[in-house]
Amino acid sequence: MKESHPVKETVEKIIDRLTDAVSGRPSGVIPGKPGSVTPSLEEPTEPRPPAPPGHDQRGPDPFTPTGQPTDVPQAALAQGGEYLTTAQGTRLPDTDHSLKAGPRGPVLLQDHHLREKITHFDHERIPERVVHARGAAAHGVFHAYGTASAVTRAAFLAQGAETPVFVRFSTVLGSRGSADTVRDTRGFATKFYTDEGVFDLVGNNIPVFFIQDAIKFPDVIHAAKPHPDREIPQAQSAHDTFWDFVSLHTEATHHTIWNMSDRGIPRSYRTMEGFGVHTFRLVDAEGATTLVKFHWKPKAGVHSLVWEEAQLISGVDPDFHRRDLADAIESGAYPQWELGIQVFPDTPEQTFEGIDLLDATKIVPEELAPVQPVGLLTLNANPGNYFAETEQVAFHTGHLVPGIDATDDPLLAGRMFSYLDTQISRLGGPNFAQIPINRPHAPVNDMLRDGRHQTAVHSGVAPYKPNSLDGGCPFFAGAGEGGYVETPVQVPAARKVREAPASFADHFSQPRQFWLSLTPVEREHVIAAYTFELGKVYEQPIKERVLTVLAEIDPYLCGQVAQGLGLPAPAPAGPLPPVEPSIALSQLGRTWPTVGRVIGIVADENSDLDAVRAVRRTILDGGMVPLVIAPAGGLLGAGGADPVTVQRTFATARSVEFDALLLAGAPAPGKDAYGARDAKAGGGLPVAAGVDPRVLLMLAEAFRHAKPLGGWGDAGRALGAAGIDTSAPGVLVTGDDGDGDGNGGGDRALEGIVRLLGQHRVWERFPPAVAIA
Ligand code: HDE
Repeated sequence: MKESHPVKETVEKIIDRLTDAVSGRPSGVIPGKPGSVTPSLEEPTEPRPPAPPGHDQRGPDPFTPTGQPTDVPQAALAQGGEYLTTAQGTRLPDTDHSLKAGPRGPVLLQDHHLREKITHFDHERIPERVVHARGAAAHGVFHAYGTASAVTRAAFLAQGAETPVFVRFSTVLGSRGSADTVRDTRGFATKFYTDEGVFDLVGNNIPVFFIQDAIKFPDVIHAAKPHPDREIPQAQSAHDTFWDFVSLHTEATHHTIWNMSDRGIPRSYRTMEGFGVHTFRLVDAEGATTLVKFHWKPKAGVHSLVWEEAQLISGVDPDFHRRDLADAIESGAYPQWELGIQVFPDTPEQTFEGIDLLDATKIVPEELAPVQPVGLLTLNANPGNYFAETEQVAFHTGHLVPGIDATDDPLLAGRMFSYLDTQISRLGGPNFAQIPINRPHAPVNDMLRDGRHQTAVHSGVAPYKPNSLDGGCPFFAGAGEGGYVETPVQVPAARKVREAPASFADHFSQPRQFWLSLTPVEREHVIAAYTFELGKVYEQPIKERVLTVLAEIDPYLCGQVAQGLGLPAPAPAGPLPPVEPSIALSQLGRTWPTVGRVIGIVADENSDLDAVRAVRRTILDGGMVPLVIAPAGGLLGAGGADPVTVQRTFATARSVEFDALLLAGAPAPGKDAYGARDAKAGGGLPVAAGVDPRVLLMLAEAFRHAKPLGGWGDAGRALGAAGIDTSAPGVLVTGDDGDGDGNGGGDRALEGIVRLLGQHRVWERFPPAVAIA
């Protein structure tokens, strides 16, 4: 196994960068510097070439529109030259004034620069994706372990193979400008630029889907999208049409309970699993076949937000997930996932342990078929241009390479059609594969010709086969020449019908299995999510109908949601099936690396700044991100030899930005801590406690979101003023340990916090209502 970005190397990179920053370039401490050039105070007047990309950014690899490597550097695809020009390259002296007959007009029609500028602007937008419109992406590399070679001839899965990738994460429901942290399924689409052509693994963070047959896709999406009359609510499933559909169409029950679980509100794209959902067929060098399901396992573990936190973030930082992804990559904390496969024998029935492998509403529990790792994905560069790359990337389930084949899953069949069709209208024609981010890294000779936005300049006169005028080129490639040969699978004799197989009929046992596999606190979240969403539903019959579905999952779940809605809980139609829980479905009970986690350090001029510096250093050494939060921006201890740079202020910070908080004492109210200036400091908060009320709000929120809290010195007083019991689980206040290192109890508080961060949240703080076995 070859890993070119092991965690240690990653951590060292972060430390180097941040150390560099601490010693004189404070802007580097926080990822997010907007450009690669530090601006001057005055508008620059000296001509210079366009700014280069940031150190963390790169564009598509240099390949021609027909998939051949080129020496043309990436920079040559961007605009060049020192002077402003027209689109035809003519230099311009001015772009601030239209051409007019005298300074007071009228404007002249002959002003080509005006018309060209405005016309191009008028056409800057393209149709957003019908689904998955809101996304964020990154470049990376995939290293194959070689373990998959036993079952597939795919070259990019052979031992030691390194393949460039581009990965786009997304929400499903919202429009392009919607918030990241809504309750929704997340897309996890990976483009592998293999030597044998492009392979796209277009998956989700939930292993099952709402529907079993593609023909229902417009129905489920129309139901989940905003109501067609008022166009509300945006990016939400908490509304009548969604629950109307899923309660009538009960094959959606499994996907829906995953959405109502913590999986629907990931903490980060970095902490999500990914799933290919469908069963695929792998083919080895001898032509033997195996059925598989693909899984992405995040190295950072699976973590989620708390629903209230997710809602706050939707307002405070709607870009939370895309910022998190870009920041992590910029600071060298490269996100990593292992690709794994569950392997099943390719039998004529295409079932495994009684589970129909062609039913996309079913999982195969990992206890029955363990996920076997086949390679490592590392995301190591941010795109240089959102539109060119993240918006124009075009995935397709039909982009397959030799060794990977589709199955007869009826959901997959519809996708094989849909993705090509949608790109044509979204990207304006049939030549979208020539857009730089979509170019294969393998020579293309497809005989496809012309069409809008054709950027290749083909030679020859015979784009047809058979031909002799072009010497017979292009030629056929059989399996021996790396050709994609469909597997000659036996299709059983059948009648033409519009119906589902009997094996697709069970809609409830796997949702029940999911429910029973969760820990008590995770189940509390599921109850709360259903209650919240149904509480937003207007029509009582729809709520009652959903309760009849929940009764088929579990009586406690149904009873608790019914109680919240003020409705009677119906009984199930018959006895509930016995199911075996699958521990792998729960997110809790394990510990994970803390690399890339964000720890807020609350301090003011009265804090022991030596301790703040020491704690900050230890956080950096651990590969995490320390952000100092103080009453005002600038520096703490500005007059001293080693001032501390402030990254957030009490006015700008909100608890949701941090995974844990450390208090360097009890900061006094800042100069702007009054309601007229900052509502967060206003009425109801105990200003009299002598602690800044915004800090109290931050502590109270972090506490109820089950985040680790720590502090030293006078921290206990601040926590007390926020109404927090310092002996509560996950609250660690230390005194001065007198060890002479100038750090008081900071070291010990931090150590405890980091230990807790490994499990992400301190759920012991809030015991569930009943102990559920
Ligand atoms: Fe998609 N889906 N989908 N989908 N899907 C699209 O393609 C569609 C399904 C998924 O970041 C569209 O390029 C149909 C399952 C992702 O660019 C469209 C059906 C899974 C992305 C489309 C499904 C997905 C899409 C919209 C039912 C998980 C975003 C724009 C048969 C395994 C890719 C586009 C990106 C995008 C159709 C079901 C994942 C309209 C008809 C199941 C991650 O073609």
